[in-house]
Amino acid sequence: MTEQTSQAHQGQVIASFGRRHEVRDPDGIVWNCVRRGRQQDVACGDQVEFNFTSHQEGVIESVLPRETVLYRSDAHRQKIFAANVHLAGIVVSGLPRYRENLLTRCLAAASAAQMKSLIVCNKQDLAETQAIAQELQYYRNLGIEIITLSAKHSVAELTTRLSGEHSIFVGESGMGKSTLINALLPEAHTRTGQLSSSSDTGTHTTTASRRFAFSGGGSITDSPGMQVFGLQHLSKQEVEASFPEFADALGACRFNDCNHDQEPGCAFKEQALSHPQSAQRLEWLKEIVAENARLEHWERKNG
Ligand SMILES: Nc1nc2c(ncn2[C@@H]2O[C@H](COP(=O)(O)OP(=O)(O)OP(=O)(O)O)[C@@H](O)[C@H]2O)c(=O)[nH]1
Ligand SMILES: [Mg+2]
Ligand SMILES: [Zn+2]
Repeated sequence: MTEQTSQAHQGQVIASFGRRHEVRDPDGIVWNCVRRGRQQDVACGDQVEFNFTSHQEGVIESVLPRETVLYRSDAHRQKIFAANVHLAGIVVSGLPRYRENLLTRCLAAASAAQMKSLIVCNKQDLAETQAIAQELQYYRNLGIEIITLSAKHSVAELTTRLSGEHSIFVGESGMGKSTLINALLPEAHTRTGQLSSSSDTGTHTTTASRRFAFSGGGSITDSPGMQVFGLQHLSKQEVEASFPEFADALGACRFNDCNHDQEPGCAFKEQALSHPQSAQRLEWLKEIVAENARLEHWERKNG
């Protein structure tokens, strides 16, 4: 520990852009910080120790232990959505139509990160969204909470559910994560605008995670929409344990190293017969395990 570290101030990262991080101190002042060294990633939501270098600028000296970390990873790198959030609000809609494979991967990542999940089914005003209700019912039957709403009409139920919690919205681009946050926190509007880049079509795409505090306690973090969601950081056991419909099948196959493929006495395949979505999700489970087997696992960071 350097002499500077012992005098360091504490704060929380509320947004990260590559090497630059916005750190809010306990008085609510926001400091533009860089990270000293490259030992560890700094993520939105991290509690950090930092030193002032000049007016409103600083250097992050260390990252304090994380309560949770939600990330995805592929063969080349891992990408942290946020640290110190306890609930993943996975935002889906009928237009653009969400992909159930990505929903499955988000649910698995949240479960493996010891986070609760909530499916936020947005754009209820559109017929396309009403058409996905039946498919989502499968997840409700698994015990996963679902709130269906329209960001453009009322977010009252979501406000009640999220107040006092530290949550993050994740999901594909265009599902309405930022619109929901603007509705939950009208005062956030200009700041989400700054984070977005306008495309030719006039749509705004979020490019970095940003954490917003609720005045009554808790926070909501916006995150950029993802196209792919690798889970290289999870072992086969962790992947299997993150599919609730297969909980009773864990360790119940005849062969210890069962791939749930052609083996006799496979408890996963037996369970998959119960519902077409179970069968589909088993294929995705195997796809995740197969991807990971092809490549070295990322070492999990901070559990
Ligand atoms: N009809 C309808 N449109 C909505 C609703 N919520 C959001 N939208 C529209 O959906 C589009 C995408 O919304 P965003 O909030 O930018 O989506 P996002 O999930 O933040 O997207 P990324 O930042 O790219 O990940 C915008 O044109 C919104 O106006 C809704 O409840 N109903
Ligand atoms: Mg957005
Ligand atoms: Zn099996």
